[in-house]
Amino acid sequence: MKVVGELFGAGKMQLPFVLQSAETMKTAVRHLEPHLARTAGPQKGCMVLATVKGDVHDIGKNLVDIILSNNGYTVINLGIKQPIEAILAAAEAHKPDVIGMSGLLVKSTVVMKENLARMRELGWRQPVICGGAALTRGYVDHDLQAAYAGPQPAAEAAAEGEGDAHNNRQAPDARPKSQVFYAKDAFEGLALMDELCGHVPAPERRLTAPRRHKAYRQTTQEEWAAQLERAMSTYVRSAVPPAARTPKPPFWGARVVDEAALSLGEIFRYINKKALFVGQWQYRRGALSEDEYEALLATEAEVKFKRWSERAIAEKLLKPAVVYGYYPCNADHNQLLIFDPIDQREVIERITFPRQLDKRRLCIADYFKGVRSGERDVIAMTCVTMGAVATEHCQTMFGSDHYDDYLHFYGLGVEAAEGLAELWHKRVRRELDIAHLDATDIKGLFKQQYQGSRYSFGYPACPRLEDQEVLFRLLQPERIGVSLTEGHQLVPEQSTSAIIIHHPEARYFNI
Ligand code: B12
Repeated sequence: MKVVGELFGAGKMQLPFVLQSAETMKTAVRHLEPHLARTAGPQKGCMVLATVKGDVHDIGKNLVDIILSNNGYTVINLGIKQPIEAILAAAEAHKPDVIGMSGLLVKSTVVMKENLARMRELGWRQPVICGGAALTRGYVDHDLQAAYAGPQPAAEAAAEGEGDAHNNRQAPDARPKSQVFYAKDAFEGLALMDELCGHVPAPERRLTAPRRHKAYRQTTQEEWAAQLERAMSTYVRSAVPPAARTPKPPFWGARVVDEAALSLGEIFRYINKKALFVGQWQYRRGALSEDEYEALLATEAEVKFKRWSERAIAEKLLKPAVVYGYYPCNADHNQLLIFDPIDQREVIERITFPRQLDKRRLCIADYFKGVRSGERDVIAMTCVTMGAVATEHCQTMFGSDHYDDYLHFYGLGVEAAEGLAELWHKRVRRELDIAHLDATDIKGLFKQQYQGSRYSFGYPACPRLEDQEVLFRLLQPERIGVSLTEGHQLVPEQSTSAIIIHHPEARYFNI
């Protein structure tokens, strides 16, 4: 596993092969264990690992578990949605060398900060490693570090500024310092564990050595919240003109799509293979030439895609479902007023969209007719899922140490959810009679080659995840088995929601 890890690190081995090796090793150990004498030798090291409170994201943390445990570390994997009390209770019981926290959403990065502040209050000093999609190294090295250890003392900061390369992670009084580290992936987590558990001689420690930090420019959570507030209350109309034509939807209000209308085969055609092969399955070019990489994708990734698609259909491993709807609406400054779909006069919901504070001053509300225009506009909303069965099968595969299957099936499931959202967006364009500009090949659709745009709450143009609540009140996705957590995540994990805007100028942008 060490050699395999090194090959992966050097870009000479792909993640699926690493997982296959891990699986082989687990199986071998299972066979050998009864024949081996049990000795109470020293442990290599231990991590208590959890996805933080309010967050249901499982795979990031599970990949860390697989990589660490197959490299000799003990991992106490507590699961998802773990409050700090549960994490600390496990830490009391298992006395780990390191605590690991994982999360998918921006909200989870705030929870991590609260957790660390609580640990500081209680006098914990264990090193902590944090990872997840919404984290950045700057945020961990500064905000999270300050929450756990307090602001850096001036003398220490000055010493770091001088570039002290030899750190043995011991404070002058030899007590371990409360430190937080960022791991961009499971392998960086492994390298950190090796350093933190003393398997790398002090002068060779790279990741835990004090680093000379560039001036820190990342916006803090508090500044970001204040800025978002300003972006929501600032009104300077952008130059977006009114749409020439307002489409007429085939019905008003929400509908659950009949199961029989959804074919997995068709959904799979709408999967963005780049996102699947590179993002999820992590087939990376690394040291390969372009031709070699293409060959790898053809002989490995494409073959897996075919096999898993067929298996998912034959064994009914995924259960797609859609609820979507059309609502009369109008813009009022930065707000979108949503009217009762039947009588169309009463405002039943309001969404305030933030406006760019610079650049083109874009705001999603500008894509709709104004409330004083005398004409109602239309917004579509969708919520799609691959069903609870998808999550259940993932858990079974991980639980029975079928890591390679787990990675591939999980990736297929989440990207199929995104594929279904893409497919249904196309359906909505057809129903609104604006599909004539659609790219003729599906790849073009992934580059927004069509009229209008599909935005998901939580993404840069409409970053407020709280607005999922409005979508839930309107569509009631519970009817297709999708619920909203207190952290505004969708359960099952393999689900996604969106608003669809028909305006020809609607494109992705950043607040
Ligand atoms: C694929 C994807 C999806 C898929 C799958 C989601 C899922 N549950 O995985 C689908 C299409 C379903 C989806 C939906 C949504 N998504 Co999305 N999605 C992504 C994307 C592109 C990749 C995430 C991913 O699967 N990564 C692969 C896994 C394996 O990586 P990982 O979890 O990060 O773990 C690795 C490392 O981070 C690290 N690590 C993680 N934890 C730990 C812990 C320790 C101790 C260590 C050592 C290491 C470590 O090691 C892991 C393995 O190497 C990210 C953006 C991005 N580039 O990251 C956005 C992103 C996560 N999504 C986002 C959003 C907003 C959503 C939705 C809310 C949109 C919506 N309104 O529907 C939904 C929510 C889904 C839900 N169930 O609630 C935002 C979240 C930001 C926020 N506002 O909070 C992101 C960050 C995009 C963005 N830039 O805005 N999404």
